[in-house]
Amino acid sequence: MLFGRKNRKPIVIPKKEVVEWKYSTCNYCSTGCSIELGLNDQGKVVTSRGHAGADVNRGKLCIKGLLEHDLFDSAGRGSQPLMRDKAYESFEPASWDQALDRTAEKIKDIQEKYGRDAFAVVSTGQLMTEEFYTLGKLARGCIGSNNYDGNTTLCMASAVSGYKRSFGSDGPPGCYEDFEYTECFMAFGSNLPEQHPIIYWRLKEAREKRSFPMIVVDPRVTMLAQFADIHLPITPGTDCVLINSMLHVIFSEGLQDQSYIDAHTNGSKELIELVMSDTYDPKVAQHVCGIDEDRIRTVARIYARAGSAMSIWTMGINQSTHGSDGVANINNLNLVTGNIGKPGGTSLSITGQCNAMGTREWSSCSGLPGYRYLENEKDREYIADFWGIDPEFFPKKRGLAQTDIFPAIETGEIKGMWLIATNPMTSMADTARMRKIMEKLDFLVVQDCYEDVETNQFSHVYFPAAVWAEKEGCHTNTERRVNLTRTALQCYGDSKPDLWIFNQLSKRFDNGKVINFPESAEGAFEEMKKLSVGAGRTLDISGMSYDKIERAQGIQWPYTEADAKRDAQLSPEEKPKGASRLYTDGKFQTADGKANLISVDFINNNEQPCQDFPFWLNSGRVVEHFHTRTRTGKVGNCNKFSPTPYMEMNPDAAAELGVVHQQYVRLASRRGDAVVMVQLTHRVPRNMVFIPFHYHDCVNRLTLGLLDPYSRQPAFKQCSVRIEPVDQDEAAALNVQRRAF
Ligand SMILES: Nc1nc2c(c(=O)[nH]1)N[C@H]1C(S)=C(S)[C@@H](COP(=O)(O)OP(=O)(O)OC[C@H]3O[C@@H](n4cnc5c(=O)[nH]c(N)nc54)[C@H](O)[C@@H]3O)O[C@H]1N2
Ligand SMILES: Nc1nc2c(c(=O)[nH]1)N[C@H]1C(S)=C(S)[C@@H](COP(=O)(O)OP(=O)(O)OC[C@H]3O[C@@H](n4cnc5c(=O)[nH]c(N)nc54)[C@H](O)[C@@H]3O)O[C@H]1N2
Ligand code: SF4
Ligand SMILES: [Mo]
Repeated sequence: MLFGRKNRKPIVIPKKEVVEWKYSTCNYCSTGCSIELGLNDQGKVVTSRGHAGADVNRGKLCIKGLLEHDLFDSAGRGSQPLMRDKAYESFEPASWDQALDRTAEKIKDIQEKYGRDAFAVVSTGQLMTEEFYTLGKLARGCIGSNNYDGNTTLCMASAVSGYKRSFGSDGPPGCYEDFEYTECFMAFGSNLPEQHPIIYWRLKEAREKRSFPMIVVDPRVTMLAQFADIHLPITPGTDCVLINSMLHVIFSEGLQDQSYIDAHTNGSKELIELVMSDTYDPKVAQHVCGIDEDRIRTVARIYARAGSAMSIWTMGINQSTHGSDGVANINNLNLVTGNIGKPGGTSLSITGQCNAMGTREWSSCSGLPGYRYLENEKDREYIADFWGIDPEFFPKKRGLAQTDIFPAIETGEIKGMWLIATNPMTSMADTARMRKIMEKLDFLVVQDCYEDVETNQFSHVYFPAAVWAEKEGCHTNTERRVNLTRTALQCYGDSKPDLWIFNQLSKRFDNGKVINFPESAEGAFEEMKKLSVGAGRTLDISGMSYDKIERAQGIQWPYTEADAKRDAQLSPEEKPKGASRLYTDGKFQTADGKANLISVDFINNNEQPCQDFPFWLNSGRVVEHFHTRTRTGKVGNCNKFSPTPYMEMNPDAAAELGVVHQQYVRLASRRGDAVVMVQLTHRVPRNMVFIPFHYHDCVNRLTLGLLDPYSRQPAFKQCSVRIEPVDQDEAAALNVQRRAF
């Protein structure tokens, strides 16, 4: 193909020579785009394209998905297991048997000496669902540690907790199709165009067809805020105050949906009592949440009067000391206005990692598979019986959350840990504290596709894992859609699919000889289907199969055997279809079937800007990078857009301090310091700086990460810092070092 002027250095795009396309689902964010990977005649994946028939993305991909095929042989991939006696010593290559034997031996040693819970397992939202289910069997059924959780505590824990408190169960009730019906769209702490570009594209398309108001609550003028009709630049951490004040207006003006409240909710009396108090009168509340009285009233009226209204939220709500309360309060707003389970009326948590949902559903991290609870005797007995083990092997209560596991290492309760697909040395708050915690472990296993991942500096055993399309399995996206990845190519070097690693390790434990561990992902999926059936269970996948999922480019759960029977009549062009929405009949997963309205009072417990540390430190993401850059940092066409750790700073604040554009500065908090380059922008207010969290030894050296009392999720978005000058040459040299991959 030729572009440019003829005869004058035309740009030539080489032909990819694709001979086969393999079906897959993007492994970055939770949008759940269907991807086709193009293979050449050598079996090498040379390109990716969006699947034109997929409901989710309809042929589109964002920059990360378009370049995802560059991952397979990118720098730093682990090609063989590694072992060493002490962290920092040099690693020695090992065989899989040696590395697995050493790991099983060490786990047993630690458990014999200090008890079963002294060995922790911390996983992720980025494996296949079948791998999550298998890891759950291994961790809960064979290793038997109750200190088993995932990085999803940094991400979705508040949404899970809020959904459970309001509706009696986890599971986002809405879907992307709701954009087509809604008459009012409100987003809390979510920057769709950068973090979920294809969901944003669906929203934009809906707004192009039919106009409806868009309200964005975010202290930053994000890309989504720029497109909004109304932007509410909220004071950090005070969303609960804004929502209570909106509820104050709704009840004062009789705008609530009384018949929905009466028929489908409990707790309205207490809620009304709280929100009608003077504290939440917009006249008073405006001084706490920073949104003026008139705006609060306007927004409350628009929302409540709309025929259908929907709210979405992401990390601006979840990553807060009021994360779970914030979610419950968004649910309150939607219940009070009758906006649950109807087209365009919903409370939709936009999830984060590609398979954050899969881990919630099947990993057993917070309980037992298929949204079952350790606290429920029947659930324990059912799963023990299904796996063929003694129910007494299970604890009767959930153990520590991921964010409590690290402090338990600090205090010496936990001696060993296995990290699977997570990089806490970059992603956890307070890096200096994390370093000490890692150093204290007697035994650490790191299982990652990349051996140069920072946390691996502290490990004793390294398991090289395959990346997503080197294996097979499912992801569940934000709208409960289960989608498939087919194996596109062989594993890199001697790396192995996570499923294989879990299966091999299970053979080294007594219960592993009793419990069945299917060798294939599809075998595990068939087992999960059996566990998903049951009267009144929302998470029912029993009607699905790999072939059907691929044919439909993803199916939303619940999708029952009865649905499958119905769809057996479809012509080959028609797609099997699951449930678009939950709770359409107003029946919730609580004892009496009614949703709970939860009164959420506000206590201001964040670290606030003060004389010594005068700026709010906010952190988040940019479109071209994913998380700790283990992947996008290696993809040149992603990394080139922002290879350098930087912060957004308001030009007026910069002028006051004599700071100029692209200068390096040192930031200091009560925990530590970090050097970044300054990008002047009016995106942030005068008293705030924003740093993308993708860089190692950067923003999380500064963060505090106070925990939410219900979800144990850290408040990554709120703490305070000061800005200091730094030697420009030294800073530049440091940056070159940090950039080098
Ligand atoms: N490109 C890219 N996309 C991704 C990811 C990635 O790393 N890169 N990660 C994925 C994952 S795991 C996740 S969890 C999602 C995260 O997706 P988002 O939550 O959309 O992304 P963030 O940038 O972390 O935070 C969103 C916004 O919260 C705002 N915020 C901060 N404090 C407050 C507050 O007190 N109230 C309100 N209302 N807002 C506040 C911030 O200013 C920020 O703009 O993105 C997913 N998609
Ligand atoms: N300051 C601040 N900190 C934050 C946030 C923030 O907004 N601000 N956001 C938080 C959020 S929402 C999240 S989700 C976390 C993310 O934090 P992490 O999960 O620690 O970050 P990732 O870089 O995604 O780490 C995942 C690792 O898994 C590896 N991996 C990918 N696929 C596979 C696989 O198939 N198998 C195996 N074994 N490994 C694989 C990757 O190479 C990578 O090293 O960060 C949190 N930290
Ligand atoms: S929007 Fe998310 S799922 Fe879709 S291509 Fe981009 S990163 Fe992948
Ligand atoms: Mo996340």
